[in-house]
Amino acid sequence: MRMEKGIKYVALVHSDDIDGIGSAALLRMKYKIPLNRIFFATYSDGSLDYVARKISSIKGRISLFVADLGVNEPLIKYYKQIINHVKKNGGSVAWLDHHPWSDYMIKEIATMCDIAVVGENIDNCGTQLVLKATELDSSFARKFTEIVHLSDFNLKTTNKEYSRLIKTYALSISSFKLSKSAKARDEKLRHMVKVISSGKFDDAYIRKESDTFEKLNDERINFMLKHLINFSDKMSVGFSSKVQNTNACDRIMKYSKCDCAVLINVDTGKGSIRRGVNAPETPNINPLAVALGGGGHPKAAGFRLDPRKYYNFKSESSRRKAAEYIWNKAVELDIYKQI
Ligand SMILES: [Mn+2]
Repeated sequence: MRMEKGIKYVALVHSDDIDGIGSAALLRMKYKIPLNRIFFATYSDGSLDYVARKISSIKGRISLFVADLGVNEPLIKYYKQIINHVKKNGGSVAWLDHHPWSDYMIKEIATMCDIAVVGENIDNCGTQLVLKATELDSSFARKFTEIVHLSDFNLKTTNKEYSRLIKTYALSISSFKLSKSAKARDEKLRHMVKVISSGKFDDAYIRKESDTFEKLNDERINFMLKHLINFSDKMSVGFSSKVQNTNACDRIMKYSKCDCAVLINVDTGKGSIRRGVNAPETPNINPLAVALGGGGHPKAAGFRLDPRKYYNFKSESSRRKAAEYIWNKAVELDIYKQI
């Protein structure tokens, strides 16, 4: 897609990982998008309400790119508000996503877009779809996209530099998410977009944020590991907060020697499920996440529990109750039999 004059380019991407940030960086690289026209959202923190108001206040013709974001029912009205605003002023919307989309979401949202490459894609993450759409062909853009692919699909690599960057991105973004306000977080995420779009993988600021967070992350994870709730060798559930989810789940699997880890954030009730990448006998955990009201991928998915139902996970018995609820759903679905 070529750059046109007289159009305001706008990007809306997933806030939580390097796939969203990377998508924004490549879009900025191609279309010179100013940082204040790059927006971040996720599925459940109310951020889209704010973003919808911001984008709706931009005047003139807009070319909007939405990348690495799926849609769920409560968000439909915000996305419709955004798309209607863009279309009303003669603009266009391109949606590039690789998460599963229901027929209903395709009918409600994808059909409103000028271009929609959406729905479960097991080969391409958001940044890869953006690389193709922008036709950027620098060696930096290709190398960076390869790193994001490895990170987003949780694949192992023997390249030391790639491993370091994957870790640095995950830890610094997790740390940025803990900022005092959404505005402060966005400023840091925009810095990351700026650095990458300038052709650098990272900088001293991003590395320092990652290093500082890593120490705290390790301490919290080590504490969590001592209090895991295990269901034979099939599933292990940990409770913590302010940790990097994938990292914490990997440590749970290593420590408990089981190939399905669940991490519950005791502050928010958000749950992350991961399955072992090197254990092909493990089941697809997406149906479990869906049954728990969430969604995601076969190897990485999420959901949310209402903390009030579990006394904010404060007591050992309330944590066990939450863990058993998840395990019972897995048993009910017979997920270990769908191999
Ligand atoms: Mn992604």
